[in-house]
Amino acid sequence: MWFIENYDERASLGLKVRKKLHEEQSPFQKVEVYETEFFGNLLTLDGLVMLTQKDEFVYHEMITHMPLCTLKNPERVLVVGGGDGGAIREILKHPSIKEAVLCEIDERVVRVCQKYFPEVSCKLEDPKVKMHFEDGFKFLNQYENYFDLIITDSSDPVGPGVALFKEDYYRLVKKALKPDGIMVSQSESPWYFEDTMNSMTTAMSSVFKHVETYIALVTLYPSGFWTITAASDAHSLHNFDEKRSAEISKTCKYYNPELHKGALALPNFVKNIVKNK
Ligand code: SPD
Repeated sequence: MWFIENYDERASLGLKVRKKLHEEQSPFQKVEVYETEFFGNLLTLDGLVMLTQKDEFVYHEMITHMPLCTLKNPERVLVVGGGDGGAIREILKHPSIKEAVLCEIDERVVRVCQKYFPEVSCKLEDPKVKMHFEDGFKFLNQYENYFDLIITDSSDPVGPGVALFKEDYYRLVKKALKPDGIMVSQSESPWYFEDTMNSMTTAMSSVFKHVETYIALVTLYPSGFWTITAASDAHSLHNFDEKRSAEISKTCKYYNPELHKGALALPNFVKNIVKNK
């Protein structure tokens, strides 16, 4: 039995699976879990790969530690999406964190991950974590000048996720951030989502002073060449705390200070997409 994710009419990913462990239609999307031969359990939403037990660490370490090691003293972090809890697990490795808020629209994603991905969702019940099951847009509206970091750990820009890739959303994020805060958002693959990457970085640039795209090699996302984009009025990810980064990297399987620098080096064709020269 094979799980197939079709990228478009010309390319797809195939993973050999032992069995399907879970399938349900939540109020928002189809949530499925497979046991694969090589990558451990696999979570898909509406048929698209979100994470596997074997490779999730790459994405979760990169979407959190790059901005957290850049901020001077991060205390309050919001994750929009990210119901699997992987980003929250990484955020709580930083001793300065006082509050980690998760705003996930679909409670079923959290509950399914708690059952099938316990090593990913393991910190969701930590006293520093507050979970809200609601729309990220509505949730953000209540905040002003509050978070040090806002992470958009969304699914792809189809269906309900589309709004999280637009300028209106980035303006709300900016309002909820402290003036020297940072936002990061998963920003898709330059091979398959060139237009999305271009439009979202253009929109971010009209809201924030610094916009920086970096690379995370997530094996099972389309092409394996994945990007994350950070935006801030006060910080560049190039100016990070190497000592803290080295300390955190002792707990990581991917992230380290050398990689922090290297991830910001973009191939020319990607520079042209994000105009990040
Ligand atoms: N093409 C898949 C992009 C998904 C990015 N978010 C995944 C959630 C992992 N926490």
